[in-house]
Amino acid sequence: MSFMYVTFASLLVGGLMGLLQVLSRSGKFQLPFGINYYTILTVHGVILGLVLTTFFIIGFQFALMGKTVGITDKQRKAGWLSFWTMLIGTIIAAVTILVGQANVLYTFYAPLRAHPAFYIGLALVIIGSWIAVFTNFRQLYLWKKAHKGEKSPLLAFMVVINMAMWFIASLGVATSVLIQFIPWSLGYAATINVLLSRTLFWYFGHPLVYFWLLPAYMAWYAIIPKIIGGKLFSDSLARLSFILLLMFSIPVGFHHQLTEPGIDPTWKFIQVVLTFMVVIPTLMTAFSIFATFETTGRRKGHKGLFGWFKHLPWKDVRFLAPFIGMIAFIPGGAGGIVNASHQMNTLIHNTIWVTGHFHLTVATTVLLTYFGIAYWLVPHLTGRRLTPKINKLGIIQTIIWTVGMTIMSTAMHIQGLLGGPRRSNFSNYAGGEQVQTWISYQVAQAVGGTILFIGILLMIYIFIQLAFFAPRGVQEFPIAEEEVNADPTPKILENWYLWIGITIALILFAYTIPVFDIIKHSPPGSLPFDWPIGR
Ligand code: HAS
Repeated sequence: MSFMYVTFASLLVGGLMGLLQVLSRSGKFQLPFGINYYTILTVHGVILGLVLTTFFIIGFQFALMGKTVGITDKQRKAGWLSFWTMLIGTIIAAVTILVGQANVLYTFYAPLRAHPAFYIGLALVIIGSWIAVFTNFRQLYLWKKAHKGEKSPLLAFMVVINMAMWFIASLGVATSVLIQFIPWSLGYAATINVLLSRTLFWYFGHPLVYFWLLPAYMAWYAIIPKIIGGKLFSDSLARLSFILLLMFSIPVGFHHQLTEPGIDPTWKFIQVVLTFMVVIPTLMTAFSIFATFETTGRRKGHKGLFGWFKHLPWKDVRFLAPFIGMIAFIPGGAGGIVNASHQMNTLIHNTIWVTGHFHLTVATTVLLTYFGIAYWLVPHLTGRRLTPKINKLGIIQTIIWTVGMTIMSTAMHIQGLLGGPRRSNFSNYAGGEQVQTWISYQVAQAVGGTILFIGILLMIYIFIQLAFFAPRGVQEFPIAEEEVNADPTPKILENWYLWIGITIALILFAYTIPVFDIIKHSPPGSLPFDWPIGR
């Protein structure tokens, strides 16, 4: 529950910064008190993209592990240690940004430089998350020891995959923070290897988006079927898609660097091919979920081609919010395929199209699913109930979010295609003709963003109700069972050595030579290889 408090406090603070941004970008509003646009943009990205997500995910995953494989007192203490380490790190980083000493955006790669406290804060957040990683690993390990030969519970398996991915990926950013940013920001070197810092960031940055997505998939695979009164379509298919996501989500960071010089195009091509492999487990997920919907509807006797669809529980917010998230992933994912296609990437890179893409994926698909989880998880933890009245408010919240995000992200996509830059405050760019075509879309973004902020206020109200005021009672923790006639899950799917081994092999294949090249061409005097040369 403590992780949830930080999640929803972050939603409020980060959302307010989002509102200020769209208003400021519309050109109709000046930021008050001389606040720097990049300060609010950094707070927005760090608090929503890094803090809200990480706290929600780790809290939710502890709940899943506790429910499926159990948690000992020692592991609970480790959970607290993880929480406090992450919280202290977050506070240090947040204060540094708020006092204007870290206007480096949530991607924080060089050449932007922040105060050392920012990087130290981030390092603590990563260390805190690693405590959770190893606690979750141990939870599954102890369960397996006590249940020799048995298949591990699906949700625990999924949590461990997500944490394995997070750990392997965050080694990249941790390396960059420790050997490049902290010494550089402390003044131990005159310069830094910019390309290396960007490469290490994106080695982490792409799996980061799947770290956000996989908890949503956990809910889609193993929780939503229970909510709709059905069963999990296939345990094996669910495990296989998580394994494929583990293997293919890390060696793909170059698709964020397609326009960057200094990386051989062959390696960009290879990583783009690997990027397209990630689409496969996502399509498997879509197939499996809709198979569950159809099987459940038909079992309940709903006839006709789409009778099963009509009778899904549309009035249950625990289902509706994640469902809208799934639908948003169709244009969101299609946009991702555009981004990853080298030629089309040259058109949209660094335009506000990209911002539109990730507001559909993370801020709709992922976030609406997190909200869908919170509607039952928060009352479950606080010993309260999701009442019909709060459920109705949740449905209104989902509709507000859908309307606001449709307006805002459509306007962002179109403005991006017209060349509108991302990460830039309102400007007439010295009267450029094309700039005139952007203005109406910026106003539309302000309208959509304002509606979204109303949605945030309503969500905070709902959270407070569920945490403190809803009537006492028992709220179900929904976990679906597998179909009775399902084939047994092949043992090989739990062969951790094999899957982690292939993941490491793919990473070494995709990154060794290009990183070696980047280091070989390091600018003289740059970190980390000419260290320390003194101030
Ligand atoms: Fe992305 C940039 C490529 C998925 C987040 N992405 C970003 C950034 C973020 C982000 C935050 O290749 C900005 C980073 C920055 O600040 O610079 N992305 C992809 C690809 C996918 C993808 C190929 N992204 C995501 C997800 C995110 C996310 C998920 C967050 C959670 N992205 C890129 C690229 C860039 C990028 C480039 C860099 C651009 C640049 O130049 O800067 C894929 O994973 C997408 C696969 C998904 C699908 C959709 C499948 C559809 C489903 C719905 C099922 C429902 C059905 C029902 C079928 C192919 C699952 C139908 C039923 C009815 C009734 C209609």
